[in-house]
Amino acid sequence: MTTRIVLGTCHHDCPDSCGWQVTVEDGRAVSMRGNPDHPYSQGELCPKVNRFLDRVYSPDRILTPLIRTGAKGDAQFRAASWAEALALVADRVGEIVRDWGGQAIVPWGDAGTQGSLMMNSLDRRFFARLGSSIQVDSLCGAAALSGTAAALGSPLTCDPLDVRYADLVFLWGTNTRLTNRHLWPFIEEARAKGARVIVIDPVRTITADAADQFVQPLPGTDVALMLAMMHVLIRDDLVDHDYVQRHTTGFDELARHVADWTPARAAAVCGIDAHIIEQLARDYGNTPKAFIRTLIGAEHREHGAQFFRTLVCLPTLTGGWKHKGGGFSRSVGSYNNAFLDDDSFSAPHLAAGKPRRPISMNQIGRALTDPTLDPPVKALFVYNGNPVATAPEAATIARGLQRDDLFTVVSEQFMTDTARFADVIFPATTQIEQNDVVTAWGHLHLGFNHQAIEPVGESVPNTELWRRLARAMGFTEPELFESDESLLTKYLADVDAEALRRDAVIHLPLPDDLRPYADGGFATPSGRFEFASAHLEAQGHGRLPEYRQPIEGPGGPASAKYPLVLMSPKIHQRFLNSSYSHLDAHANPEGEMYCELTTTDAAARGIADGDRVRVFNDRDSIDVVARVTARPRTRDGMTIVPFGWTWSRTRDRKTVNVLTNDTLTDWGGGVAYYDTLVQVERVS
Ligand SMILES: Nc1nc2c(c(=O)[nH]1)N[C@H]1C(S)=C(S)[C@@H](COP(=O)(O)OP(=O)(O)OC[C@H]3O[C@@H](n4cnc5c(=O)[nH]c(N)nc54)[C@H](O)[C@@H]3O)O[C@H]1N2
Ligand SMILES: Nc1nc2c(c(=O)[nH]1)N[C@H]1C(S)=C(S)[C@@H](COP(=O)(O)OP(=O)(O)OC[C@H]3O[C@@H](n4cnc5c(=O)[nH]c(N)nc54)[C@H](O)[C@@H]3O)O[C@H]1N2
Ligand code: SF4
Ligand SMILES: [Mo]
Repeated sequence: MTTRIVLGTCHHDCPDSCGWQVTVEDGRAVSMRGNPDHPYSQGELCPKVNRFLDRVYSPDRILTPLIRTGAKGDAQFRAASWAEALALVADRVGEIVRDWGGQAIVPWGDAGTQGSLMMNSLDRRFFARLGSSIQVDSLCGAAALSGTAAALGSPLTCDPLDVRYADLVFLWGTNTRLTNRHLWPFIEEARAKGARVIVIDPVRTITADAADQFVQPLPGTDVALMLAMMHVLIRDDLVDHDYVQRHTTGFDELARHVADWTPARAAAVCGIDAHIIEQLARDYGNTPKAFIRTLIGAEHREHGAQFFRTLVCLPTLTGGWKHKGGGFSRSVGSYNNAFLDDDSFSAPHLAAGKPRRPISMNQIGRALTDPTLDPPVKALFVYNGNPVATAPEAATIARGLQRDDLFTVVSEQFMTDTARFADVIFPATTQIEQNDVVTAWGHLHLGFNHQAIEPVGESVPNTELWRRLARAMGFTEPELFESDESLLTKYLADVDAEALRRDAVIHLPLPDDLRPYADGGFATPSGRFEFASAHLEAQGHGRLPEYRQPIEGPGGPASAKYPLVLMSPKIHQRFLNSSYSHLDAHANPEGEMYCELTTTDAAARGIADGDRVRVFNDRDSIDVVARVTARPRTRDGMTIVPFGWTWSRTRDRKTVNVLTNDTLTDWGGGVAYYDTLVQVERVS
C-alpha cells in the first residue's frame, strides 16, 4: 500500500482559504484535516469541510455528462458519453451563433471555486472566441469594494490579523464566528489583553451573542448611525486635527453636514437609544486602536456602497489609520493584484471585431425573460454557481430557464436548483482532483492546491471543460488549449512559486507593518481623503455621505401590503451558500427551512412556533415552518429566512431568493437582497 500526504487549500467562497492535508492510500483519499502549519487556519477546517470526502465520494455526485430526458426543471437526465454531449453542445451553440450572433450566448459563473484557474481563466478565452455577451456585476463584494475605493481611492484596507493589536473591536455587519471563523482566535487574542468587542447587526447572530456589547439597529439604517457618531466626534472634539489637516479635504463641510445628525435624530431612524450612539462615538473616539471589521453583509442593500463610503470616514476623522490595531478592514483580496498576473489569463484579441454586450449576473432572470432583448439569450452556460438558489428574483430565473428555446449548459458536481433545468450537464471535479492557486480575501496568504487524487468518474476540471468545448466547436487558436501548468507559470511569475508549491502557502510579499493610510496616501483625484467629494457628486453619489432609504423599505410604496423586512443571511454552520445542503449529514442537523418572527409579529398574525406559514410578496411565496422564540434574533417589523437550503430540501422546491429584490446597489453592481418586503400568514 502506498500512502501519501498531499497539501491543499480550500477553494470555497469564504474569506478563510484554509490549508488542508489529504491522506491518500492507493489512489483513494482516506482522510482530510487542516494543515497544522498553515499560519492562519492553524490546522482547523470547519463544520462544512470537515466532511469534504463525503462530498467527493458522494453517491449523488454527477460523474458523467448528462442529457435531459424530462421537462426542464424535472431533473430527469440520461448518462451520455463526453463525445455525444460535446457534439450536442457544439451543434446547438454553432447554430445559435449563426442565427443570432455570439451575443445570444451568456456565461454565468460565480466563485463556487476561488481557485484562480478554475474560477476564471480559460473561460474568458472561450467566451471571447465565441463573442458571447459579457457577464457583469456581482453577487458578492462589488458594492463594498466600490464604496470603499471611492472614498479611499483604493480598495486596500488593513490586515485583518491586526485586529489582535486592537483595544476596541467593531464587528460591523459581519458574522465573524460563522463566516470568517478563523479570524475569531485573533479577536480573542485582543480580548485576552483587555479589548472590548462590539457587534452592530440588525440580526442577533452567534457573533453578537459572543460580543461584549450588541447593538441592533433597524436594517439598512447604519449610515444614520455613522453620521451621528461623527456628530459626536466633532462636537466633543475627538478628531485628530493634525491627520485631518494633512490628509483630508472637506472637513468643515462635513462638520456642517453632521451638525444636524444629532444622536436623537439618528436614534429615531435606527431604533436604538441616543445614549448608546453617544457611548459608541465616545468609545470609538477615545480609543486610538479601535479596529473596524466588516465583510459584505451590509452591501446587500440599495444603498450598500454608501455604507462603506461612510464607514471609512470614522478612522479618517480620528486618525485611527495611524495605529497598528486601528483603522478599518474588509476583504483584502485586492492585495493579490500587485503580485499575480491575472491579465495573463485573458486573450481579448480572440474577440476582435465581435460586439459584446454586458449582461448583469444579478439580473439574469430579467435577461432570460425580456422579450425586447435583441438578440435574446438563446444559450446560457452556468458554472461555479447555482443562480436559482443564490441570485435574487429566482422565480423569474426559473421561469426563464423553462423556455423551450433556451439551451442551458451547466458544469456541476451535484444536481443543484439550476442544474435540474439544464439541457446538458458536464461533471466537474472537486478541489482535491485538480491543481490550483487560491487567493484569499480574509488574510494575506496565497495558497497552493495540489491534486491529491485522479478525477472521480468522468469529471474534469473547469479548464479542461473549456478546452474540450473549444475543440468540439472546431476552434484552433492555441490560446484556447493552454495547459494548466503553463497558465500557472505565467500567473505566478512574480511570486516565490517554489516555496508556494512546497509549503502550499506563502505570505504575500508585503511589509509586516501594513497600515495602508498611516501617512495619508489616499489615491483620490485630490490625493486626500475627500469628506466632501466633487467627483462622487458628479457620479450621482452625493457630495457628502448621506442616509437614504430604499424604495423597497418601511414607509415605501410596497410597505402597506408587505410590512415586514425580510433578512436572508447566512446562519448555518454546515452550509456554504447553497453548497452542502443537498447532503444529509449537513442538511439534517440544520433542520427544515424556517421563517423567524418576534413574538409580537407572530401574535399579530395568529402564528405560533412550529406553524406552517406562507412568506410572500408580489414576486412569489414560500411554504416554511414558523420559528417563534422568547429570545428572537430579529426585531419587530423584521423576519428572517436564512439562505442556503437547496430545492430538494424545501417543501415547494423553492428557495428564499424567489422573494428577494434584484435592484442593483447604488454603485458597484451589487444587489439589494436584503431590501425585500414580505408578508407572512399562517397556512391552515
Ligand atoms: N457558514 C458559512 N460561512 C460563510 C458562508 C456561508 O454561506 N456559510 N458564505 C461565505 C461568503 S460567500 C461570504 S461573502 C461571507 C460573508 O461574510 P459576512 O459579510 O460576515 O456575512 P453575511 O451573513 O453576508 O452578512 C453579515 C451580517 O450582515 C448583517 N447585515 C445585513 N444588513 C445589514 C445592515 O444594514 N447593517 C448591518 N450593520 N448589518 C447588516 C446580516 O444580518 C449578517 O449577520 O461569508 C462566507 N462564509
Ligand atoms: N438571500 C441571499 N442570497 C445570497 C446571499 C445571502 O446572504 N442571502 N449571499 C450571496 C453571496 S455573498 C454569494 S457569494 C452567492 C453565492 O452564490 P453561488 O456562487 O451560486 O454559491 P453556491 O450555492 O455555493 O454555488 C456554488 C456551486 O459551484 C459548484 N462548484 C464548486 N466547485 C466547482 C468547480 O470546480 N467547478 C464547477 N463547475 N462547479 C463547482 C458547487 O457544486 C456549487 O453548486 O450567494 C449570494 N446569495
Ligand atoms: S469553507 Fe472556509 S472555513 Fe471552511 S475550510 Fe474552507 S476556507 Fe476554511
Ligand atoms: Mo459571498
